[in-house]
Amino acid sequence: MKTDELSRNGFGGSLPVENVQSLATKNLKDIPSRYIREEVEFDIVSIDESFRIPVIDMSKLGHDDEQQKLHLACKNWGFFQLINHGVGDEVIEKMKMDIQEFFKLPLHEKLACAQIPNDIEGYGQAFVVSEDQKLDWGDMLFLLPLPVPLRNMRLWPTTPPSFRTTLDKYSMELQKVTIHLMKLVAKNLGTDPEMFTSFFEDGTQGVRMNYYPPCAQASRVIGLAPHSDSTGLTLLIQVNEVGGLQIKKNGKWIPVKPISGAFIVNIGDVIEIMSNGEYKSIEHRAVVNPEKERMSIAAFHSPNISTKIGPLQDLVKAKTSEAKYRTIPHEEFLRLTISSKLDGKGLLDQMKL
Ligand SMILES: O=C(O)CCC(=O)C(=O)O
Repeated sequence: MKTDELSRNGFGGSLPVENVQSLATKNLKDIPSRYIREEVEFDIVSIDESFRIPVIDMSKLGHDDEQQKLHLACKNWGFFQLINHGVGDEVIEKMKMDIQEFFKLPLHEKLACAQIPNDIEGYGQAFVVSEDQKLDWGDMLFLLPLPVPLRNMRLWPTTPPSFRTTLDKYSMELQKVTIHLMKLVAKNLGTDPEMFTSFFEDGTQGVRMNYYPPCAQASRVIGLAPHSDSTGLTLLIQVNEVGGLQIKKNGKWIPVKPISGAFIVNIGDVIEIMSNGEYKSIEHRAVVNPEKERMSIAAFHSPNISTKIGPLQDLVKAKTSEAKYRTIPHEEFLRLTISSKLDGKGLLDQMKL
């Protein structure tokens, strides 16, 4: 793929909505009704402490046992925590510090990086596609660090001054971890590791930095609506000590307790589709704390734009089964993603045959 042939414009964007961080500082007695989601109060949240997502030790992934653990984590959970991944603590800590500094800036300074119409990058909200859609209690800064030639530097903060270098390092380190994991995922699936990783080597990486202000009516709003990730593989960290990520398993929401220094990794829709459903991309959401702000950083890794999104033919043949999903050009898949509101696994349903 020649990256200069690519343009990110035209894939669509999000409708502009009020900044939630500044709305939260008004200490309103009543939260505007567009944020109230009555159903959240009735959702079942597991309080079973023993329900933990699997932990995978990357330094042991050369061994059959750990490799099998990875396979089962991808197949049965779609989520795991990755320890001993080789990314230095200092790289992660600096990323956390710089994004906290950015979110602390006055609104007018953050707006220097505001989203522009018909584009998904920048500071704002994502997936707002209609004027009467319910809204999430959170803001985000979304940037696309990879491929490098397509970076839109105008939207990369210059305050704090180290932000750009920090994100650049973070992005490169996470890309390395992703490529390593992809090789192992391919091996476990039974497809050619070189071919599988080649889709992602010059792929797209998006980094979404989420800010969820506290909310006096936290049990009636949602920070990030239930969704599965439309990309290949996501590596997530929680920035401060405030929990909020929940994954859906057997109809219940299970809170995820991050292990310090670990990445929370999840399978996205693209890998579910490529694996013809063997691996699952799991619905997850972020809830809000009544007293404390919460921040997280999700790094999404997708194949390059010339890759067709569909089940891998060798896997379909090897299992003598039929393709369970459509095959469409990546560009079409992206347009579908960006124009849909976050809606559980709705996007995957549109791809199912
Ligand atoms: O804030 C979180 O923990 C979840 C973030 C997330 O799911 C996302 O950005 O897609």
